[in-house]
Amino acid sequence: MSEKASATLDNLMTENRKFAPSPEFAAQAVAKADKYEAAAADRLGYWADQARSTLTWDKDFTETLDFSDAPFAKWFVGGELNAAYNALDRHVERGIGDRVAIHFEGEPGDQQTITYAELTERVKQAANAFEGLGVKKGDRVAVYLPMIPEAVVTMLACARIGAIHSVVFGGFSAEALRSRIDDAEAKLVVTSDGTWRRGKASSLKDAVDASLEKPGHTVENVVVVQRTGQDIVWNEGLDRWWSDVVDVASKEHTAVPHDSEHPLFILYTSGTTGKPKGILHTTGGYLVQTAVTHRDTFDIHPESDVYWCTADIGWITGHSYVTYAPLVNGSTQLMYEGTPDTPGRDRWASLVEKYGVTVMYTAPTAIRTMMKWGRELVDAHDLSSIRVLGSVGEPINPEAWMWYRDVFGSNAGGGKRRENPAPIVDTWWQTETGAHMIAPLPGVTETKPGSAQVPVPGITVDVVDETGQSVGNGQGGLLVIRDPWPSMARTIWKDPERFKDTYWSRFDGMYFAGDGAKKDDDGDIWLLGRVDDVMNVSGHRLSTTEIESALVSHPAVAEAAVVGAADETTGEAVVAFVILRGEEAAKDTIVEELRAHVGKEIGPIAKPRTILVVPELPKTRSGKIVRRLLKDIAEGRTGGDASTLADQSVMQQITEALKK
Ligand code: 6R9
Repeated sequence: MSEKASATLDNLMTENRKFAPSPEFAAQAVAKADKYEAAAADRLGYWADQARSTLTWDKDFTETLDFSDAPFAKWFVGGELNAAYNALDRHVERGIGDRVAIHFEGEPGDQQTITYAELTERVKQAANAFEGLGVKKGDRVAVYLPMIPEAVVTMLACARIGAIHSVVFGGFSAEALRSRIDDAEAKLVVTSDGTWRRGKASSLKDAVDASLEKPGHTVENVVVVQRTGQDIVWNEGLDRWWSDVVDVASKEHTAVPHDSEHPLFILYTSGTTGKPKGILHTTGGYLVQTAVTHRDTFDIHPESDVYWCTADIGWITGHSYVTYAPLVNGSTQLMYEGTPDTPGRDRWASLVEKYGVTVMYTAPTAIRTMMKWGRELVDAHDLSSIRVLGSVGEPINPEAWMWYRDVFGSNAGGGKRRENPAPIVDTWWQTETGAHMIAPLPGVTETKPGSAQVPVPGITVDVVDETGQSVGNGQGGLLVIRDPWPSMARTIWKDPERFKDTYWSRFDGMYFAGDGAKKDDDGDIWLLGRVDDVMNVSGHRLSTTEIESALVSHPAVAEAAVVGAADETTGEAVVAFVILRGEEAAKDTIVEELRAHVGKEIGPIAKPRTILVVPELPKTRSGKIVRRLLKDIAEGRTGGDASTLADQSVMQQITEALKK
């Protein structure tokens, strides 16, 4: 285990608070303890039941799991269904078309209330429009949109016609967008002129233009949603306004069934090498597990809950728990475009109050930011509607967990506190797992601050040592998943070998997640962060190698090493060590220039918090950078074991240089 992981482990060993669900909550909960029993008694039978009771299949499946070509799984084999039909039409057909699907609030305060009937119509129009532009089943569509309803409409329209969407987070640069367009060979790009951020119109279309400037791409059309009305460059022959193609399209469109294993989407995520991995998810299994976990982990009562997941659709959380699961479950959700501090730092609390949000799902980094801003801002609002609080993206420290419970979960309105605070569910999962894997059931599990605790029913998770042996209670090791699960990634787009190598080669027959974990004395699981070169900054996955390559692509950089250093607010922060060369090295603006360069190459989220100019990097005899020692410096420690270094004086040289 890494030094960081073992320090965290010692720290967490002292955490022993437990909070049982109130009898009232337990009594009304949708998922009871018998779910664990049913799943344990017959795992595949359990998933088959969930699949049939949760989704509408055009053709029933004949086999629950085919893992004969492991690790490439097929779930609900022979079954046929349409994801958009499951998220939309069927709700209208069963008479709840008037239920609100999405309450949208833009950053400037504009609102839309979209019912299931209306959302279904919009998706049908988009499906007709995309087909009219030549998009066919199996084609790839790149989506570069902000958090506006058109993002959900676009994803579902693709699913409806069987086109594979590849959503690229709006914070990624033109270069990052282009490499994803190229890898997926996207035929269509859907974007907007811009989005509202901190009161200003921030551009998106510009990045699409820049990404398509170099010839040789596969894009035939760019559909542009008008969101801000800002000036944009118009490329005749390529660009079309959403209002000219979608809003005028027919509202009739029949959803054809697709095979259970038909690809639903590609989502790129950072790995340990420079090249992002195109994680591929397919239809049946993904929808089953996302919908079941959404309902059970958040105790969703679709007729009465107002659910709010703050994640952007550019990440897996936005895919699974904004676009797909809430709609498949027929629930009502809030979608918010902007930042949490506009116009004031109480925007989120005011949204909860305004829409009567009952279930909120967010990331520890957001909670810690609000802690820093002060609880008074939240206390000034009536949050008595909240019933369940979710956390995702990174380990949640017990202090933030308690604050979340106290400030968001105990607010009874009018300055009063609640006797029974809302349960907190910490959900561990990944882009690759598609849906929750480790999470409490809020009506069953006695929750512990800082722990995701137990696998969800039907999932088998373990913590093993370096040799793959299960560790005992009270011990730490590596997190693995023992059995295939419905929403597992099926492969890496165009790179099945990398899929095998990355996840299935470390241990025989087990999925290696890349996270450190420990089992406590009760056997509950505590996540300890990544064990590889992947950093987690504000819940976003970033690769050290990817940022290093961006840095060395600048002419002034001879060598670069990047580490994630502990940061109070963002969990980890990017710290880069660079060796400079050439004339530019002498410029006093070089550090700012390098930060901007990383922003341009990858996106603003990847900009290093700190760039330290050093004369040398600590390396082993075989030339491997010893990041552990750099991490010590970045986190203010000294005296780490430098005995494996080829040149023993390097650390001394670095410390001297940084003193200047
Ligand atoms: C859903 C998502 C996955 C990585 C994962 C782990 C970290 C996510 C966590 C958590 C501790 C939790 N992670 N949830 N760590 N507790 N509840 O975030 O997917 O962007 O692919 O990141 O995030 O390190 O391996 P993704």
